[in-house]
Amino acid sequence: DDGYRLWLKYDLIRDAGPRRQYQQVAQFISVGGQSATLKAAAEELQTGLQGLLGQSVPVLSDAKGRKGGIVLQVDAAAADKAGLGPDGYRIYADKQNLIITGRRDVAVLYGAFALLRHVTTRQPLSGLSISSVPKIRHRLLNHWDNPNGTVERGYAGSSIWKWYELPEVVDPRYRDYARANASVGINGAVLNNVNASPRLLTAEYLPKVAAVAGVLRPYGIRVYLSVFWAAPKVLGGLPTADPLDPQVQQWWKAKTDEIYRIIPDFGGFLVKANSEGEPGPQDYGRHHADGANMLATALGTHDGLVMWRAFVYKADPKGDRFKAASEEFLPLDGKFQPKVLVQVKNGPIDFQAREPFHPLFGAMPRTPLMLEVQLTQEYLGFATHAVYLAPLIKECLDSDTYAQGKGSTVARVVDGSVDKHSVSGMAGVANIGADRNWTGHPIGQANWYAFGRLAWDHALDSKAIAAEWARQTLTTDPAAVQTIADLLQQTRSIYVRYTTPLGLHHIMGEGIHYGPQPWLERSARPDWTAIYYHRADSVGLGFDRTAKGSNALALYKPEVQNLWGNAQTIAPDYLLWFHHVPWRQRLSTGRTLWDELCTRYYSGADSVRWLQRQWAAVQPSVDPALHADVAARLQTQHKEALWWRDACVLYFQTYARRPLPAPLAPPTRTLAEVQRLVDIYQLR
Ligand code: BDP
Repeated sequence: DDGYRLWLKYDLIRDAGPRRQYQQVAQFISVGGQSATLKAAAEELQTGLQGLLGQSVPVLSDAKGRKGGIVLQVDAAAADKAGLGPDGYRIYADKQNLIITGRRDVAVLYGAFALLRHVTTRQPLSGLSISSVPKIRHRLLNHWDNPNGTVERGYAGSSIWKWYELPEVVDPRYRDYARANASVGINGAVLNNVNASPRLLTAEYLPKVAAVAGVLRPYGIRVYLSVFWAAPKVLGGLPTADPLDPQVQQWWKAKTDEIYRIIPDFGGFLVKANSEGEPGPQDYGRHHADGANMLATALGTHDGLVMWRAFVYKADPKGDRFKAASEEFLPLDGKFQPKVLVQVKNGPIDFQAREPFHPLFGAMPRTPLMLEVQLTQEYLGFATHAVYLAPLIKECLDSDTYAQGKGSTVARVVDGSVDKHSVSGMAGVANIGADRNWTGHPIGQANWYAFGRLAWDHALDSKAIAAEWARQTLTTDPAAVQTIADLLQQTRSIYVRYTTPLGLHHIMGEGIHYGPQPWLERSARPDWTAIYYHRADSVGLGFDRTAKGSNALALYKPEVQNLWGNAQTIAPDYLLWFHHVPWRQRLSTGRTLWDELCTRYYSGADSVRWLQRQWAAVQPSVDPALHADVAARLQTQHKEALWWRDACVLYFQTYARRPLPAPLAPPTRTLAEVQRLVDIYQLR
């Protein structure tokens, strides 16, 4: 198994009993309509059911009194009555057929995939009656893909978008990409990197974008583009990109109209501006809302969005990067036009293995905020470490902002229910590349899958999603599925323990963001070093963000401040995010800070052994090539967990000046020896 088919395998159900039951209700598919989307739904069901059931399943245009089949039909009136919205579907039994219905064709497509999921996870179909409505309207992947085929922070090969071949050559892979996304409800794709090349906006490239859009369209996926703010200068030859300049406004208006002429369902723009060296409206003394609103005006009556990123932080040696986005964006609440969503990363720093939720959530009631999470594992061991991300995403979604009292979770801020927004969105930075198995690490597929499922329904349980994915992707053996789901569920907390326990953050290798480098003291900017964040000294460790320190904690509601403001009562997982704690201080765990830190680094690294044992146990139930691939990656992971452990324990020991607590055996290498390793990774 080379992993190409992802979770859409449709292999024959070997057990004749259940197979026969499914066969009886899947004797034909009838489809009431001709659209490309309904055709795609019927085709997927046909391919899926024929594979699973080993019988031919004809597609008919009319059920004509026949029984024992699946009927696909759009029924707007019934969908509206049932409150299904534009994308929700309903599946139910009627006159001995199974009906899949929704308001639009794409809702029926989602229902078709849901039915297949029912079969691939061996749930009974008789008497089936389910309906499902997505909680989030815009469920997007953000590709950080460059026109030259490289992928920023991509670890699964080059870009799947072959710009040089398009539009004439259309890789069949685009369709499989679309199928996979639609199967989990993803309905948008930003095709290019937020550090955007202006090239995608040229008259030469737009037809290429249109060709991709044409393949994704039947699957309900709209394409979006990241834009380079200074495009009017670079492409239009204007002297400025000032959003208040009429010529600039006119340039964007004309460009937008040009895009919609060839891509009528274009989704809109994603913008990284005045962030990490990218140009933006502030270059002209304007603010983010001026920029976003100018693009919203350019969109005019076209049905499109502006997603304006809040990932901004200026080099300020005295400031706290934690507060940067809030300082720039809080004053702009209420100033954005209705087509604008502000896109906020899950945490205030940068996709670290664990972050407190971003303080903007719940703090901008008059602005719809999109949640951005990173599926590509930039800070989580690339494609060599197994880290299942649903627990990380859920931890953010389930955090209570207390914005409108208890229960104002990030999930409810993002889905619009807290502040009554009708538009909502979630974006996952894609981990997809041209590797045969799409994600490099076979387990990375689970992150793509889980993102889609959670964007559809943030109330889903992360372990249940893991089991569902494993069941469809790796093995049909129930015991092995359970073992794999258990294992996946633990991976993220294990990774945190051997890399950044107790709320440490941003101590990874400079630039590449791989491996440990807590000793990094100098970089192009102070907030790109490690010492800026961990603040180790002879007294203790951690960033004081209470009123005695940077006071970033004051960005949260009082209830959250109470939760995190006291070093004695804060959950240890968040401790060093908010407090500078003496090495000898006793924690709620009963150990001193130093002892607890060492214990976590050691148990984290040991736990990778546990992952290896669990994975070994499922060997008889998993495809041999795939099993061997993951087993080999786990070996690397263990080696590198020891690297992290030794580097961090030895480095922090130079401040703590204490021995390791019994029974932990000190590392067998010196700090200098471990320090060399990251240098090797960074050699040009
Ligand atoms: C950082 C990445 C950088 C991205 C940036 C972003 O290192 O490559 O461009 O995030 O999100 O974490 O804009």
